[in-house]
Amino acid sequence: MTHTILVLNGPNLNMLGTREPATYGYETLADVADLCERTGASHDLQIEFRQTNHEGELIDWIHQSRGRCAGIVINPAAWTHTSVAIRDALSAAELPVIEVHLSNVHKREEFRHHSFVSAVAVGVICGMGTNGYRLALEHFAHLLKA
Ligand code: CA2
Repeated sequence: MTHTILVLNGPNLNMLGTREPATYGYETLADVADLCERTGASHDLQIEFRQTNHEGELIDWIHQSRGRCAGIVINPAAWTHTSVAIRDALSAAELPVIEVHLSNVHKREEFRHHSFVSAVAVGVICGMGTNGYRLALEHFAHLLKA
């Protein structure tokens, strides 16, 4: 049976690869989508890859995943540090969640050290660039096999 994993990306990640390469690297969001597709294909996972700059849209996608997807990989971007609403939506979805950040948020400004999402995630990956998405999907493949 093929499981579906929803890969969600928050605000400004559509700019990836165009600015701030020292922090976020040179790969674009299309490159990340391609990496997720390839990783999913090699583990028999169907990937739904999305990005939005609108918090309500992200919350709607999380709600719609309930009972339909096997897990969520999410880079909530700046909403990581601000959004109780996204955390509540993730709780309500009742799916395993892996939180991913390209940069090591703990090496950066103090306001990036707190995440509202981490407490409802099975795990958090940060500082490993786009490879973090691959690792998150591989972990889901491992969990779903067990
Ligand atoms: O390290 C990450 O993945 C972050 O989630 C990225 C967020 C930031 O607010 C978090 O603290 C850590 C920012 C995403 C914005 O991405 C850009 C990429 C290129 C150019 C401008 C923004």
